[in-house]
Amino acid sequence: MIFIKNLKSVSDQEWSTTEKYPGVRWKFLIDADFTGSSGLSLGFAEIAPGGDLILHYHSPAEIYVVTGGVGTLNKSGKLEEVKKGDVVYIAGNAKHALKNTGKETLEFYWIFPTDRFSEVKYLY
Ligand code: 7BC
Ligand code: NI
Repeated sequence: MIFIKNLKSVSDQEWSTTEKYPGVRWKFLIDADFTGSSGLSLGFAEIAPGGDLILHYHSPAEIYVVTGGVGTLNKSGKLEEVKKGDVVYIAGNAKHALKNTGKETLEFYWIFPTDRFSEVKYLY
């Protein structure tokens, strides 16, 4: 049987932040903790100009879908520019970071092959 869950409107969810990631805020959109979904999870993040989702890694692989702005992606020390329209695959346990190097908000969706964001263990 196939269950199709509605994409929760971005405005329905509260923003989360942490001092660890200056200028970064995010929301959970498809996540077992909120939507009763399983297998995959989706979140949306914004990075303010100068903000930095610092270098980290986690065992699940991850996909970014960049929907606004420009920034520098650090892939295990290799720097690469990303911009609106780009999609990024990050292998499990690969170190990565994303910094907004532009003047506009850097916006992206992230996808994990996990039921929920809260089960992704962040390592630094
Ligand atoms: O955007 C956030 C905030 C915790 O995390 C998802 C992006 C990532 O690379 O794990
Ligand atoms: Ni990550």
